[in-house]
Amino acid sequence: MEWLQSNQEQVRLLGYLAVMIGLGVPLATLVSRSHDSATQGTLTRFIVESVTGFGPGLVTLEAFGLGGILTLMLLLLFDDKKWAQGILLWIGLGTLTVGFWLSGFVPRIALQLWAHLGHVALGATAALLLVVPRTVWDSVLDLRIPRRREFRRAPKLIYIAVMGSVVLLYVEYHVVYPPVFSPGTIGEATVGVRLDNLFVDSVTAAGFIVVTRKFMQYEAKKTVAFFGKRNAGKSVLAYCAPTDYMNRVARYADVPPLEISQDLYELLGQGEEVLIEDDGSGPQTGEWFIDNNEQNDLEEFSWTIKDGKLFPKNLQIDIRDHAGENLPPFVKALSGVPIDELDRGNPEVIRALLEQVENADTIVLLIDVAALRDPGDSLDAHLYGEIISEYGASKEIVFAATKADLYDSEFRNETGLDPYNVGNFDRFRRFVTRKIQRESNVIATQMRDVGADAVHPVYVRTVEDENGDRVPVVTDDGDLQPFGHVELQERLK
Ligand SMILES: Nc1nc2c(ncn2[C@@H]2O[C@H](COP(=O)(O)OP(=O)(O)OP(=O)(O)O)[C@@H](O)[C@H]2O)c(=O)[nH]1
Ligand SMILES: [Mg+2]
Repeated sequence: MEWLQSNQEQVRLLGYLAVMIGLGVPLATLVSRSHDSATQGTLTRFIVESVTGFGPGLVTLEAFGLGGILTLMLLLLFDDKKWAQGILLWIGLGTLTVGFWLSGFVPRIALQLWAHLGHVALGATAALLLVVPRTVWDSVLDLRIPRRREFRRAPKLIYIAVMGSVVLLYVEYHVVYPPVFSPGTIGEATVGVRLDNLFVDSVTAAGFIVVTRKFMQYEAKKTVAFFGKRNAGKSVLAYCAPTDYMNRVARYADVPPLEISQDLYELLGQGEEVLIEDDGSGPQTGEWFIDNNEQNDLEEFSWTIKDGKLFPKNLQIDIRDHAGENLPPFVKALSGVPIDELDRGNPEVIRALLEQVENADTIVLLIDVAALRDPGDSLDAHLYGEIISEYGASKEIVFAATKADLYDSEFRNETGLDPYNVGNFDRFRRFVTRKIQRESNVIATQMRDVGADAVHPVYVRTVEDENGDRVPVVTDDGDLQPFGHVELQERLK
């Protein structure tokens, strides 16, 4: 299972490859069988002639389509997110050709290709104009490589073309209908189904359509519900996750500009205003600039990250930041207490959180290391029991430790390593996991229940000030220094 999860993309690649190769030959026979029926017949010709105004014939349109689709497939090879699909489609075309050759079938367009080269070129030009965005043209003229190449319309058009042709070919062969579309040959008006090859053809047609449809998608969405008690560090986490991602990933990798929700913009703006003013001499420290949420607050934070290497998508992460005091009443509501009978919490917020957790793909449960280490404070981890018993089986549950920087000196003393060095992150994660499991039996049991093997530390670099309080150490630009947030997001994908 573990192996499957970490090699999911490779497995998908093999699956697609199998479909492309496996369906090439049956698709070729479907094409060759329907091909003639489409010529004499009726439905395809009727459609072609009506859309082209009874002018150019079927072969002209085929030439145009061939030029168009080959160009689209070529462009796909240069698309940052779709090149793998592009290669698979070319392999599909290769097996289709082999299939034609095996069955001795020569499509009519191949016989008349020379005569129609002009139409092929026309199709290619149309595809280029439709698909390549202006920004790319500009950068081609500049001889610069654009930062991000997405020919978003190409997979869409390929899908439409593949689906349209496969459906038409399938119908031509398997649906028997009176030749009413063909002038002068009105025969008996029977409609029927042609049964030979029906099963193979249905599987082939459906398989091809489904796989090309999968190829279209650029976007995906992950809803994440996260819970932690008051002061647990939810809002700081919501601030740091996108900033850490921007600094460590987006800056170097070819990823789309983050699409950030309005609420998140405002939160990120707060960070800039407060921290940039900090002139900082010595270890530059800043202040915690995020206030506790008001009980009625419900902030919609969403941003995009890039998910996957072979079949990358723009993944939108979507969370709702809320005040921690809504956690106990939320848990009550989850256990079946009607919302209007709750004595605490904001009903609107609780309703929204119930909806959010129901839609969530992943639930993140926050463990506040400050509360864990303070004998006078409680972790309230028992509240997570209800969430786990409700969703532990159906959703992915991830444990994260906020304020893990409080373990920094212990980690340094025990291992001699610096927890603020990204290279030591795995060691630090194991250290924090072990610490927390030892300190809280409740958490250790809950982790076992959901099969979680780690608590993910999320923290910012801090030092103790003269009063013994932890204050964030900031960069020269005056920004917080987040750790573990990219790794947590990797886990959320
Ligand atoms: N040492 C340390 N302290 C942190 C960290 N993150 C948050 N804190 C402290 O915890 C306080 C509360 O953080 P928030 O993110 O506002 O907590 P919250 O869960 O949003 O709280 P509510 O909005 O009231 O539910 C901050 O003001 C900091 O003092 C961290 O990574 N390290
Ligand atoms: Mg908050």
